[in-house]
Amino acid sequence: MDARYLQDKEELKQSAQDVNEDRRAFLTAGLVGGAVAAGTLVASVANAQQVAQAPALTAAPFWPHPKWGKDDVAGASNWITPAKVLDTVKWIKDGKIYRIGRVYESGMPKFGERAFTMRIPGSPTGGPFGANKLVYHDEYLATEIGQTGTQFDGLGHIGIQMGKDGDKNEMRYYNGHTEQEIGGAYGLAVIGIENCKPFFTRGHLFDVEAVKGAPMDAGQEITVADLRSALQKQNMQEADIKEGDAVFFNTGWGKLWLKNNDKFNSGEPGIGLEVAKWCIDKGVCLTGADQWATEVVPNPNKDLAFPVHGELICKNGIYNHENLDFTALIADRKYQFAYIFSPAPIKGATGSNGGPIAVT
Ligand code: UVW
Repeated sequence: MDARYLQDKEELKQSAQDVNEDRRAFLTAGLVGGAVAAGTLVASVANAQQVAQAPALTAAPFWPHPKWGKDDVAGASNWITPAKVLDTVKWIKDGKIYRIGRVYESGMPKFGERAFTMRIPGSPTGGPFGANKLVYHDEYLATEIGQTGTQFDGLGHIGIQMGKDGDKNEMRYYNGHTEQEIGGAYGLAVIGIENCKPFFTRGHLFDVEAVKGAPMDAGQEITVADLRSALQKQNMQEADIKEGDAVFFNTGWGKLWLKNNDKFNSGEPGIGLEVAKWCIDKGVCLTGADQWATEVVPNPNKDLAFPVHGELICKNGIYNHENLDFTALIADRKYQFAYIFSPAPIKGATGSNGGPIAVT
């Protein structure tokens, strides 16, 4: 089995139980005290004491979304307006297109027991047809289509169990939607990826690997200070990051792709709650990275599992693009570009595969 940062399923189960027990204890101890503002992080979790309080992040309602309102199902893709597109176009200078997605193939590293199996029946699949003797191929693909390879996490991908474990009325997703409302064997009923608007926005790439001088290690957290060092090194201004822009992090972990899948799957460097808060404060529409979750795994606070996913996607409607490849952009020292991606509008899907591009 392809376990990611924990050794096996038992350990994963135990960890989830521990987190849940902590959360229950925290809630019943009444320590929350309204400290969590709707849709926001409590505070930077840069120091140990704050990290120890992190389970409180899931304790208070985070809906309705303060900007997009209670009926919204599109989240931060709402930032992509005609004005944003026209502003982004100004960044297209030499007309070069960079593919920043990976090729999909069965041997790519996958989370847990996800699959990617393609078959082309026959050979060719059909024909010859007509006097012109036309033959054709088509493919059958069995996969978690929005959650393998280069994957775009939609709003229905991540939820937070509030209240009692297993209570689907208290399993909350973006804008407070419950598992009871959205769950369905044939696709999500409410916040499927078809509600996400296409992206055409300004992208900023932080080459943190270059800041560190080497590929980062699993469990190594990217800090806001690292981002500021990258900005300086890349001759970019923090003030240039506008609401509705997309931010990307290069850690060097992507170098393991297809070279050492076991190590790639074993954990990863990435952003933590401090940078998540910075992203929320900036009002970005999307985060992305050259690894499989954008966030650091394991989290420095061992009690937390994917907390950045919870804060960005679930609470704030900020999308996440994983397993990207910035090699060509970095080789050309292109750190700012038009990020263009239209998620496949598969009704009720949790995310999307596809071919994102950066245009400079
Ligand atoms: C999970 O599904 C938990 O993570 P990811 O979005 O990285 O696939």
